[in-house]
Amino acid sequence: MKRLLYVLLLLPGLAQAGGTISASGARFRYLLPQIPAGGYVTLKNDRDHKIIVTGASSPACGMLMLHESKDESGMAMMMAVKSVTIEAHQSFSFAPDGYHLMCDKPLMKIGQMVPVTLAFADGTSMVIGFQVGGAGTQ
Ligand SMILES: [Cu+2]
Repeated sequence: MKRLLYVLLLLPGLAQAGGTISASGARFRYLLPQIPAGGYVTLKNDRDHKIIVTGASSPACGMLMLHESKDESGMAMMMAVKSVTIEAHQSFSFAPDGYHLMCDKPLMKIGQMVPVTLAFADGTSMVIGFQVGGAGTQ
């Protein structure tokens, strides 16, 4: 029953909250259960004010974090960030080389669609269906 509910909630790579935030290209790059999976998605904020993403969660992840990749004098570094701000009428991409979602202890299979809930600073949240891909996922 719970599974059916997920299916009804999830449109492939598309979701809306309040009619004014949309998501596209939502995907995980999954390798193995013991390797964190990167989560990527483009969010479009059509509201007249900025939105602040303050967290993420998913039943398909032991823990899901907001991360930023940085190149510090030739060394690839990753660190957790507390929030990500998307200005009014702007798009923002979580992508392999910058801000991304980091799914620790992934519980997913290639080909699945798994739900991710993004939490916003105003107390609202949004559920997005993420397509699970393999090593070739960009
Ligand atoms: Cu990371």
